[in-house]
Amino acid sequence: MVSTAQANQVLDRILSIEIVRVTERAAVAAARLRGRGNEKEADQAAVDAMRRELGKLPIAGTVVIGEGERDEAPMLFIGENVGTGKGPKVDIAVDPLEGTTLCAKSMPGSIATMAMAEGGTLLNAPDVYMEKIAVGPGYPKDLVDLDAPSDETIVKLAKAKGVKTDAITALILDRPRHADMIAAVRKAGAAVSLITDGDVAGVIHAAQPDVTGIDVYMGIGGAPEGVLAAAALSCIGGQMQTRLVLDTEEKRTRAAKMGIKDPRKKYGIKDMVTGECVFAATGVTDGSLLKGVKFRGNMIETETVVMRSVTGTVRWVRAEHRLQVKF
Ligand code: VTB
Repeated sequence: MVSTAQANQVLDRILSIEIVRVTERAAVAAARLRGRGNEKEADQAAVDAMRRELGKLPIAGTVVIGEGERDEAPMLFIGENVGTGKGPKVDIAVDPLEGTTLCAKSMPGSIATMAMAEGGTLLNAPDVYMEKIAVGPGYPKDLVDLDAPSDETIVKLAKAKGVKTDAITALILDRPRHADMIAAVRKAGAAVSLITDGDVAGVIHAAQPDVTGIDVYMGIGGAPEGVLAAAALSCIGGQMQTRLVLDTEEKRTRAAKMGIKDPRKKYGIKDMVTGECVFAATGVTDGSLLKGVKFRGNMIETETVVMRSVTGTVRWVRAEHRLQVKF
């Protein structure tokens, strides 16, 4: 007799391939609208495609990180049930088009991404801002802290890495709200690499410093993107600390409705993703993490990364899709 746990484990292995189809389809749909200057349309195309593919998965899924709260998003809203309903109970986090502006302007770095975790194990975060700091694996526990001044963080990080601060690079979203942080990091001697959007990939970059040259991601971005990035890091390792920016009564009430008791809580990866999960991302436009979708004659090429927390396996899936199959 196969136990439910065993059956779910087998399913989880299969799902880690199935999930690739979901982000692939969303990426292709968005890629058709690259460079058209229409963020909404590109996002909608990705949402539709992702929702269609999710519907085919043998899961009883609940969207916990989605396109918005029920009244503001007709599809993939928080609380929506997805999948065939027959299969393991899972939490779903989606960002069908992360970096809508990048896609609309055909600039590097937009991706289609999602994570799937054991039911009830992903942080239900409202769509607010989130303070984030992330570094790669192998550092002492609690090396980074959101409340430490940024220049001190750089000094601490350099010491732990055994280098001078001028060998450290921090990745930060280029926003006026980060002006002081950027100045402090530079004052400490480190380099700042700026991105205009796309901090899911940004955090993943910080988790692989040897590959990317990025030692730390810091700054304020979206909370949904923060949970997705945490799912990725729960598979590949690294440290991350986050805190929701609940600076109005209205936001605190919304968060409380989602079960957030302490509005100032600092989350580690294990607080945001308490169970096992699978994470996938497919490139829409070319980026340093993933190649974008290529349309070549009657062929479409995609590149996807898929990660599993159970084993920490990271798979790079380059797919060639024939056009006779409807995309
Ligand atoms: C980031 C980034 C996203 O939003 O989370 C950012 O990763 C934060 O919001 O790609 P602001 O644009 O308001 O600063 C995006 O840029 C877009 O969702």
